[in-house]
Amino acid sequence: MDTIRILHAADLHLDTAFDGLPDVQAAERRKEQRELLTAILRLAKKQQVQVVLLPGDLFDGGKHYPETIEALEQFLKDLTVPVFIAPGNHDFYRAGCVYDKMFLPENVHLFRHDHIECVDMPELHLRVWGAAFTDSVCPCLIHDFIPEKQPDTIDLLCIHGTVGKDGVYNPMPPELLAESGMDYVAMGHSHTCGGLQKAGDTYYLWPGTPMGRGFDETGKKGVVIADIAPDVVTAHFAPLNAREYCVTEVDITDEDPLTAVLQAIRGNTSRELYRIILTGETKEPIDLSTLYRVLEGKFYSLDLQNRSKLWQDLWARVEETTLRGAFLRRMRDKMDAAPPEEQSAIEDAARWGVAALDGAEEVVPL
Ligand SMILES: [Mn+2]
Repeated sequence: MDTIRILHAADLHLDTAFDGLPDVQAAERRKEQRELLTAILRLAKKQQVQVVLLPGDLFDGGKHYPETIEALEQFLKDLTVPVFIAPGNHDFYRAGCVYDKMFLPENVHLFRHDHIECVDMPELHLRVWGAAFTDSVCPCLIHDFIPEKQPDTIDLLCIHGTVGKDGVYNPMPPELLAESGMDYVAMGHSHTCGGLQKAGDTYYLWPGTPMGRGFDETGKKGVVIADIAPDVVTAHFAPLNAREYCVTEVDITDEDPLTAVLQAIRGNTSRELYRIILTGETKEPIDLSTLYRVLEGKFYSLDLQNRSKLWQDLWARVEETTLRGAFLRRMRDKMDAAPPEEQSAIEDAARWGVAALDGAEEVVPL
């Protein structure tokens, strides 16, 4: 029996608001989400996939722009092969929802019910099972899902949800995945590709979102091409060329902040969205707005955060007529009397003591 080649993409979150970006860039990023559909289409053609599985969160769920609906309709039609959509928590199916307002081409099957149904395609020796979220939360959908196996038939399940016993997003315990007898379960929900995994003889995978949408979605994003045979599945992650979110910490202790940042971000970063977090200790306060102005042009978007600390002299307030001053004088006398090998421990004790007196969370740096 032949192998079936599929393209598996999820969590596109089309029409995301991109609240963290100025309006013009947010609109540009939504356009890039639509353009991503073209990239996925090109990949599907190049890889000659026979079936496309889209297990949920195709839309982010806020506003739906007409351009996006048009682009998605065109994408689905141009794929020409059978396409399966299993709505998730962000694009759950309900009468009158966005899917009902769309033109769904004949090659597309939309799962509309919160119980599993089957689409039989004997010409491909294939059955595709699936279900929809019909609300923003969904109990486990695969209880008692143990369909009878058919000879020479591959079984795929297209479904949004998580793996495990608990949770409100269709939690699927591995033992139930194993019992289902599916050859491959195409999941969506988690935004980072989980790689190919197995429960019993059932392979499962979630590809993650094909385009990062925030600093909690860093690195390369993409879709999955999988070859599915009754006994073995191979899957490879196909990264798409979307802008990346990057988070970098830069220690500016004893460094000029600009020089330190430029050293840390070498290479062309003009397409990417960066969060740079300054850490360490400085002798002078940092002029963050000037640093931002110098750096912002090097990125598509820059979020510059200062978590560095201003250096403070522990002993500067030793003459104060306060409890802190009295404590520091006692500690300094101890330091003076102590052998050199004990001095750093006493200094540490002084720092912790000052921090405690100030109700601070961290000790004063040296
Ligand atoms: Mn989801």
